Amino acid sequence: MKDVKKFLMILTAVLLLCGVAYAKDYEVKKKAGDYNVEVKIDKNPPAVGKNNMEIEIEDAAGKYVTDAKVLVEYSMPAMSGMPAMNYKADAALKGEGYKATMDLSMSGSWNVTIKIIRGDKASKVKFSVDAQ
Ligand SMILES: [Cu+2]
Repeated sequence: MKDVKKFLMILTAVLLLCGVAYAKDYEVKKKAGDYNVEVKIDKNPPAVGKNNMEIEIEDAAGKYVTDAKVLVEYSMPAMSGMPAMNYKADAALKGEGYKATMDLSMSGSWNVTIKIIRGDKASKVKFSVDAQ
């Protein structure tokens, strides 16, 4: 009987840990020129409304880039009864990464472009998210 209780306790702990793992941020990892870019979105899957993003940029040597101007552009092409929607958000440096908020006004597929401007060089990362 004691063993059953113990087993159930362990099982519960494992399930809780799995739950935490599934509730992880939505992550995108991509290269932009020499940069390795990691984007984390606090809603997984991304959702209608405010989605907080954290963007980490590493240079070819693996050092965090903290002197870039970072912009987030997100758009949805026109669909029946809806003109194309284009939005822009500035990302602000906080610690080693940049933070921005994407306010998605409707569900469906959004194209996201992260622009990294450093000196006279601009690099881009593109991906799309399916807002729920
Ligand atoms: Cu739409």
